[in-house]
Amino acid sequence: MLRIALIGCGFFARNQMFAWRDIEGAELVAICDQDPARLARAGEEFGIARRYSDAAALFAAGGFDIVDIATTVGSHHALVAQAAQAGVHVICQKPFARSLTEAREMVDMIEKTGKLLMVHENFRWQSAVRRVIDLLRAGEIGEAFFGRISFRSGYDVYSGQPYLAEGERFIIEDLGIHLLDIARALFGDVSRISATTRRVNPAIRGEDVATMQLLHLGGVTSVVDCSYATRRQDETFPQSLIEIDGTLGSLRLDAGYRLTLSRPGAARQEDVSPPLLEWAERPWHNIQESVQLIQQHFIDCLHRGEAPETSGRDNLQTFALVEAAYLSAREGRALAPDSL
Ligand code: NAD
Ligand code: 89V
Repeated sequence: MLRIALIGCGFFARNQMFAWRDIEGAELVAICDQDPARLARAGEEFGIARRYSDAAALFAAGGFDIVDIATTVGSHHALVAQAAQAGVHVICQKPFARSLTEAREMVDMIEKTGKLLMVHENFRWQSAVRRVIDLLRAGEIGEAFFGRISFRSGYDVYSGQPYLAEGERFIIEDLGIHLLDIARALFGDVSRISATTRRVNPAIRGEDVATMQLLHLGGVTSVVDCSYATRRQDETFPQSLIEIDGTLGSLRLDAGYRLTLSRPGAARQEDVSPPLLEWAERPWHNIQESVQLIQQHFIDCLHRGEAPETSGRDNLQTFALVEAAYLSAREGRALAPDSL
């Protein structure tokens, strides 16, 4: 049995706790939050007796194999450093770090211990997105030459996650990061990125609209666009819509989880709606399912002795795209993420 300790019992961690409850061979044995009310609430709901208000005390007590860090980004570096000291496997929420320098240090710290480090970058694990990845990788549309990953919504994300309205950076760091990771999962690493950003909602501090153009090493051009300022009749939150054109056909993941594979003279449609897990609720259920799938993936990787898809080292590439996108938007030029 793999024993898990979770740090950060906030808005999103509840999903992670439900997912651990349902994963065979894994057990959530301890939780930690500096907010006593949140700690008590999570402890009661999930029946966890070992509760800590201080991460140092949790690490000192030990008795777990994996630490699952579900705090916001400001604490990630310090907590990963403590995990390295304790010699445990690590899962850390996105955004992984406050800067690329910090992210590289975190990867190095854990690699030195020989333990696994995975960034909880779950969007590529959404079953609808996964189906697109699988069809593309199976060669169903030949060689891709264009892609678009699009997330445009007017959903009020600020009520559940007030910190999203407060940071200097918002949509690329919080949401664009997931879409950039999907673009990498589909088309590989990126040699050049350019971006524009804009703040439409005057009540928030950071940007709530971003449009990015990527040139992938394999030659695909992709557009990654996101907005939390899009008002329309049919709200699609939190669906990532995908278009891919290939030499033999095209793939479209449209609103309502409708997937179309088109080839000359033939089109095949699939309903790729995610299952509604027993603890999940609409419209978050596609994200909630992906939490269960990525955590299961981590456990599978541990058993197989393999690096997870979104290992810390892999995630440096996604993180570099975030940094490059902000710099590109600020300076009005295209950038090679490798140059950062
Ligand atoms: P939150 O503010 O609701 O919860 C964070 C919790 O961590 C709080 O209860 C806080 O008291 C606690 N905390 C902070 N620093 C701590 C420390 N050093 N020791 C102990 N406890 C500490 O935030 P949230 O909305 O749950 O987001 C948490 C993380 O999850 C963020 O990085 C966010 O980007 C990410 N997130 C990911 C997804 C996804 O789909 N992958 C979705 C939403 C949020
Ligand atoms: O997935 C996330 O990181 C969330 C949200 C979907 C609101 O952007 O913060």
